[in-house]
Amino acid sequence: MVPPTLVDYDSACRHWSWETERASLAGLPLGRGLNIAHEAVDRHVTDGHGDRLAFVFLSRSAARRAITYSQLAALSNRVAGALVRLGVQPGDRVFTLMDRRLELYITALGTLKAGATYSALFSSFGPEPIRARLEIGKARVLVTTPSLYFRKVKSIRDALPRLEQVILVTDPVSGEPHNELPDHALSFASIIEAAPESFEIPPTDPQSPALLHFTSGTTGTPKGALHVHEAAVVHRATGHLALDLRPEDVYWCTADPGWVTGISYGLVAPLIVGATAIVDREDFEAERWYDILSSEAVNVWYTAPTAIRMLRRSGPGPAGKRHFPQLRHIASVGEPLDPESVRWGIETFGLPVHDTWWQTETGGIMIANFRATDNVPGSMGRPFPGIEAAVVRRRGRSLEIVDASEQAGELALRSGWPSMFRTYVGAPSRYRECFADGWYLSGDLVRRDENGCYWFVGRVDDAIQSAGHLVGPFEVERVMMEHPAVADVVAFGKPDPIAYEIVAACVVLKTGYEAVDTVRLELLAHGRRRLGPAVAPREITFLPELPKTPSGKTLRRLLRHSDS
Ligand code: 6R9
Repeated sequence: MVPPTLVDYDSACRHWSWETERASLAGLPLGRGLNIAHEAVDRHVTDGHGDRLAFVFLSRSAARRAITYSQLAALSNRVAGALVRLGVQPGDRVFTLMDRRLELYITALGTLKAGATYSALFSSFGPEPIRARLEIGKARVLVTTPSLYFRKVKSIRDALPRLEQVILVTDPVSGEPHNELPDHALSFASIIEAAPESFEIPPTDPQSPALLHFTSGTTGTPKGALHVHEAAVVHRATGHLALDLRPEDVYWCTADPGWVTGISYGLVAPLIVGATAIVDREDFEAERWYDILSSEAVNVWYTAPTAIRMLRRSGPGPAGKRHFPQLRHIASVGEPLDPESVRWGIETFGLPVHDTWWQTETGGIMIANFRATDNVPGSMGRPFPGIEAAVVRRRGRSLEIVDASEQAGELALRSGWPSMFRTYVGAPSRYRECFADGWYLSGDLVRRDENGCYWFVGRVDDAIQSAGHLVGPFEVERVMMEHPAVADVVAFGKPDPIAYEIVAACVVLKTGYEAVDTVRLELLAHGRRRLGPAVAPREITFLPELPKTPSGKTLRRLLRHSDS
């Protein structure tokens, strides 16, 4: 058995130094600073590992395509050279709008090499979210495909005067000819063909902007969290120690690059470690996913609770037909991971699913269940070494640290870790509101047990206030998920004239269960039994599926104000 990368958690915490971690990155030659793309790609080529695979791209319509670190270096150099020729300068922002394909990844790396800032737009966004993000982010260049351009960008182009260049990736399969590009767009293939294979990364200040990630937020305009090149320190350390990644590993992060996980852990972390990252272009499909895990011999798999619940819903059949001898570590992020899903990992793969917690703003994993420590089902785990966490309550402009074993409070992190966001672009006051007394306030409500494990209770703003009790929706969901009829559930506070809010739940039933009153009564009884009357849902509505944000988070607010 391959031993865990982090053997002694307590000792790692005691001896942790971000300075030492910084020193394990190569840095640009001749002390010219620190650039994420150099750490992720060029460094491995210089170290003699250019022939290792950096990416394996899978898709139904094209053959499996493997890209070595040398090839990736050359391709990203071409993109960097092409961008510089177009006049892109440090501080400019280059966006992509496309699905999970090679061109997205080389644009990201090429942009970083050119010293500009990269931002990925989720390809399923409609025109309005795209417009809002390009505007807030002051995009200068957008790289997309002809079909996405016509469907989603053309109609908003006039509203984006700062957008100087649109570069189109023409699909060799659909074969759109280069000379028919619309609206002065440039051809991606032509401009990178014309650029040289070598590129010298300009001196890069570790504190200069690198990545811009938008976070959805259930209210207000999207927030663009800006990260700097130094974030690479956290990407490397967490990739290695929280995800247990090693250079010889095949690794699959199922998140789309349109979300922070798909960039931090789908691109940056695995490449900095020097592993091989799988990228599947297709949407979720249970059989296909089990196939990839098995046939690509994935060692480390980073996914999301929603995906796990979808796999669970498809039953044990598809997994049972396959073998996964190479799989060593499974982790998830993005939403609460229910204990049933942790156990599903053991039943299906012989491995528990390890929950990890972080946010767009934190840039990297902050709390995790580590391979070497006890995996506590239902808990998010313990702070990553070097991260100081606390449970607090806001008191005006200052904070009170609460006794977290007694009561829930807001999760706060002592500010100063390398991948901390540096601002919300165009919204500095929103940024300042996230900090008090030297702590970053996460907006998540948590509890901490006597072993130092953190337990998710809910979003600060999602907490249900019912008859004077503060009820965490996740605590309710976790218990409802235990019932064999429940495939997915969301609990939320429904406005109530007497109790202020009552606990309500929407349930998606497993195949084989009917949305009838007997099942409803049984679920209500289960809730009362397991949670007690103050916490149990009083109302249950059946839905075919839950409304989710495109990144997979349940839209509680939408349910709260619906009449269902
Ligand atoms: C990486 C990512 C952040 C929010 C976060 C919290 C929720 C993330 C979680 C979790 C419960 C976990 N969240 N991990 N909730 N357990 N292990 O998802 O970033 O899109 O910014 O979302 O997601 O509410 O505050 P982002």
